[in-house]
Amino acid sequence: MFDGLKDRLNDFREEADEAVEEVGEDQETEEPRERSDGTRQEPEEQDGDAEIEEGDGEDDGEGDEEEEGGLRAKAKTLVGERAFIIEEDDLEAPLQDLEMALLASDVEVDVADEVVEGVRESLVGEKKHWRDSKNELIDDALREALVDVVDVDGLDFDSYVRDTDKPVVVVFTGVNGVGKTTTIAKVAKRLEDDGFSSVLANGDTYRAGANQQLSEHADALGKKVITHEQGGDPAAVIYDAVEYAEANGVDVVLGDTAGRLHTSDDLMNQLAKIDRVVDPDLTVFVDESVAGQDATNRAREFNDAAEFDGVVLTKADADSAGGAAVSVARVTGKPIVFLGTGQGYDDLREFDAEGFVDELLEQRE
Ligand SMILES: Nc1nc2c(ncn2[C@@H]2O[C@H](COP(=O)(O)OP(=O)(O)O)[C@@H](O)[C@H]2O)c(=O)[nH]1
Ligand SMILES: [Mg+2]
Repeated sequence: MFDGLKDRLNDFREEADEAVEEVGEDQETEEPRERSDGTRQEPEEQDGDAEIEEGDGEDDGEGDEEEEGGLRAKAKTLVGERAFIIEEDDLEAPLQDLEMALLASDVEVDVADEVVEGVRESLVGEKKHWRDSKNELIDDALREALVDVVDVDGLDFDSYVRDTDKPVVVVFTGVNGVGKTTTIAKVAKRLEDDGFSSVLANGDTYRAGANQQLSEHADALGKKVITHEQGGDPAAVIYDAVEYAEANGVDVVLGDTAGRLHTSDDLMNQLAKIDRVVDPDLTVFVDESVAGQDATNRAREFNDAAEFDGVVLTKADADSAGGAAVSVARVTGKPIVFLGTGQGYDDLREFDAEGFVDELLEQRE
């Protein structure tokens, strides 16, 4: 999963690592002091300015250039007993390559910019970092910049279901073939594992075979499914499922929808009608991770047309690039809730932004 992105990020880490110059042993640096309770006290808490000035003084000529417009902005970084100098010029090539790597991984262009600027800001400038190693310094900068774009506050599906009056009505939207129906089956399984009952509603009244597909999943999982004739009204199907859930004490209604919506007006009209008729608690947008930039663009369009609460990215198991997973939350302002990681009912992973970023950066030994 996301191996191409992992490799590209790794290339940047190695390149940046080489670009960061280690200052010689005779360079005067200050070690973190030990407090009496054993915790590390970072010197800049006390007298940071003095050290920066001291550092600048040792490096001939740099002060003038900085005063001339900051073209060679510089950070002195003290790491344990060693100091590292990061010149903006030195970082320029690695940062450009990082931008290219992110774009090649299908990261949305503004999101790629933001990640690159985040890394630049962390590493370059009049600020000191205390780290054990160069690697750690660069990794922390990259990790922070990625988490900043991926981690979006919002829906926590499990606690939402737990804490909301039953039945909880969840409607799944997204274009045809991305994995909505499969995701609904997986979510039904997950809910059951957590002790919640569910009923499935086939609001995909457009496609021939949709009733049968959802019914097969329902049979396999021992779930009730509500269907209408092909061509019927999706809102009416989901309404019937809500009535069924209310009458039978079912915790969650999982409503499927058709993906064949040609314009955002169609989408608005259908979702507006579902809103009017059943007033769902949650709308979840489903798209496939492998669609990369297309998935991100569709997410933006859907969210503009009819705001959703969270995103499921399916087929992450088949996605090397990872750009949709990096971009979609930032672009829509809605968190990724789950990743689909295969075709089995258990192949649904709760998405955790920090865990995801850690995994991306895991390869370095
Ligand atoms: N590898 C993989 N395939 C998936 C995943 N989710 C769905 N699929 C497959 O994608 C295809 C389309 O799924 P479906 O649920 O019918 O999409 P829908 O048209 O959006 O309802 C099916 O063959 C699914 O088995 C996933 O997470 N990983
Ligand atoms: Mg379907």
